[in-house]
Amino acid sequence: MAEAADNQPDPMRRALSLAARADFATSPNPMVGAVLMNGGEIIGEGFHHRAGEPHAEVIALEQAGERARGAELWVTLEPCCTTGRTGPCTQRVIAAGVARVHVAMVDPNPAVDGAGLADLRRAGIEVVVGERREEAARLIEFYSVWVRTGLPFLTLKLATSLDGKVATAGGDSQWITSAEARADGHRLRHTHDAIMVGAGTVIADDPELSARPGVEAARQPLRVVVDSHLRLDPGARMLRSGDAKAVVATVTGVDGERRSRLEDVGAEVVEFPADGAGRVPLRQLLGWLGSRKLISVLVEGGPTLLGAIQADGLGNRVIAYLAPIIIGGASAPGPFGGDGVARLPQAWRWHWTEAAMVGPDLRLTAEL
Ligand code: AOF
Ligand code: ZN
Repeated sequence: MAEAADNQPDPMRRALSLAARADFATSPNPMVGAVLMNGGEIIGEGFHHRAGEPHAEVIALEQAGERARGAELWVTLEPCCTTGRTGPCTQRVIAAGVARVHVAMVDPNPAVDGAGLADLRRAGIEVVVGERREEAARLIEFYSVWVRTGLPFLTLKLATSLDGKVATAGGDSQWITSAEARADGHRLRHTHDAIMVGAGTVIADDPELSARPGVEAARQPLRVVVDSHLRLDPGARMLRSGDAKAVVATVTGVDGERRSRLEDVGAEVVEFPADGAGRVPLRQLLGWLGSRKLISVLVEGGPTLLGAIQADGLGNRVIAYLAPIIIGGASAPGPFGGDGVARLPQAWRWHWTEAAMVGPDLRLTAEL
């Protein structure tokens, strides 16, 4: 039997690194890995590759065949007991005659949430829960937020000078952070299902918002532009370049002709009833994205969108790149527009979870 002594295998660790190989392609499913052992030997292992394809433990069981009888299974997430795109894993585990199951964490999906473990126990299988739970939870944090709330996990990306500016007083903003930091920020796009920006940013910078190179169209992050007044130019690069699809979120009753011009270049225009300030209601937009099974969204500015996000208190993580330059100037803007808070007790409070150097810049991560 495999215990995690010094020179012994650590099957849960192996299951976690297998799970990570899916590289976020499982969305809206979680990344899951499984290792099946018998007599101190790995007899099957695998990971969930993408939604609709077999679950991790099924892959491991199929490799093992008859040798799964009496074996021990390590899986990074509680086996499912529901029928979705694929059948319940618990029944496969039970039918295979597995003797003991180690599960890093319970499935936060309300349709599972411990019921899979109960099924296994009822069948006489010994179940051990919690080994490397934190690592397992980190691996599926996007999925956990989405499956519990219906809203995608929201990451806010900022890039500022050390004095907290995103442009000079005259509006010069390219570039504040280093090429290394920008490349690092670019890689964040690969892990998220959608990239969101405000229309002002598209109009000012005309970014390409290019996404995953060498990935088929279906797996490119969706580009979402929040454009309450439908100011977007149909010639914008982000509407024209790459395979990724674009959604323009606006308010009901916008100009029909502008709408069709955007649709003519392939954008999907979605209207939401305006909020009190005449803007796209962000929570509703996120709910809509969640219902389209997008489990993570990376917000890349600008100040108007971020100001609205602050006002609504939306966001799960901030990733801030800080360049060691001072721009100065009382009127040089920071990343969050809008009115901000009047008094400090109302400030939006986060805590730091990570600090790293990226080239000459700092990357600071904060979570709620
Ligand atoms: C597992 N092993 O590898 C994964 C699980 O539509 P389906 O059939 O793919 O089911 C999706 C649900 O299955 C998902 O919401 C989550 O509860 C669970 N994911 N479970 O036992 C796996 N990926
Ligand atoms: Zn399953």
